[in-house]
Amino acid sequence: MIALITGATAGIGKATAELFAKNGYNIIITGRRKERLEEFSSHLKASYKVDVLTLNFDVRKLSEVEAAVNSIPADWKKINVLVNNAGLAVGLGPIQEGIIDDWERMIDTNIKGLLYITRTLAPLMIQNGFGHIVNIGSIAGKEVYANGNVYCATKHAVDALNKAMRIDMLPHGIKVTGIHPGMVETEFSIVRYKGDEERAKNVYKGLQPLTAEDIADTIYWAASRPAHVNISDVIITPTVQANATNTIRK
Ligand code: NDP
Ligand code: 8X3
Repeated sequence: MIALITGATAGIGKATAELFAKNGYNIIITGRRKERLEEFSSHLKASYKVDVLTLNFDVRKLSEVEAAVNSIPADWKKINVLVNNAGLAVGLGPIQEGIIDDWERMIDTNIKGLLYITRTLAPLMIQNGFGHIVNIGSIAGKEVYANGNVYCATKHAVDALNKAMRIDMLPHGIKVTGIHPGMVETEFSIVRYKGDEERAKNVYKGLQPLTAEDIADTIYWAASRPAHVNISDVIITPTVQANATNTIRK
């Protein structure tokens, strides 16, 4: 069995690759940080005796996505599970003060990157006659919150694409699942606040957030249901979070 996980150099993607490897999958890991990919690949091979392929590219660049997918050796092309995870939030502020470059980074990564990956890999799955696409959305794709405007819009787009893919993949027997996490403590907030680790830490102050491993568990659970079962959509939050705006803090 083979799983390809985008954005596996940190957070949810990394924990997901680890869990699939632990369960005997051979793993294709992707990301822009080459050194992290190589270190993680050595760790997975040594810990779980699985094969690992690293693909170092930026999901925003169609030519890089195509070159990476074209470089996948034939015996790695039987991909069972694709986890469309690479994504980010950049900045948090009112629309009228929006930084265009931040908007473009989010739109290009979360929507266009996910589309480029899907466009290049879905035909392979169709050709193989099997596959499962897991799209990582967010609670921000189900609701909007103050100052979240463009990030929320990108994740609403992921939610729409998840539903649309399920229809398009139906005749081909390919499963499509959306996983929509609430607060997960990863590098997400450090990226959102452009390296301000103090501000990032405050996001989770006084509450117990989800861990990347919690989301990995959910992804693996969805991917390991029997052949006739498809998990369409999962919203997962910490117990202290009711929705995008209501949380209890100590
Ligand atoms: P992290 O910042 O910890 O990890 C993000 C991953 O995405 C990294 O491996 C990064 O790799 C990769 N990535 C980002 N941009 C690109 C790019 N242009 N090309 C290739 N890879 C890229 O964040 P999370 O693990 O938390 O986020 C994973 C997903 O989960 C995202 O889609 C996020 O929106 C979503 N999510 C996160 C939540 C949270 O609270 N943490 C909640 C809901 C959803 P590299 O930098 O090496 O390229
Ligand atoms: C990440 C969760 O609430 O910061 O998608 O948007 S949130």
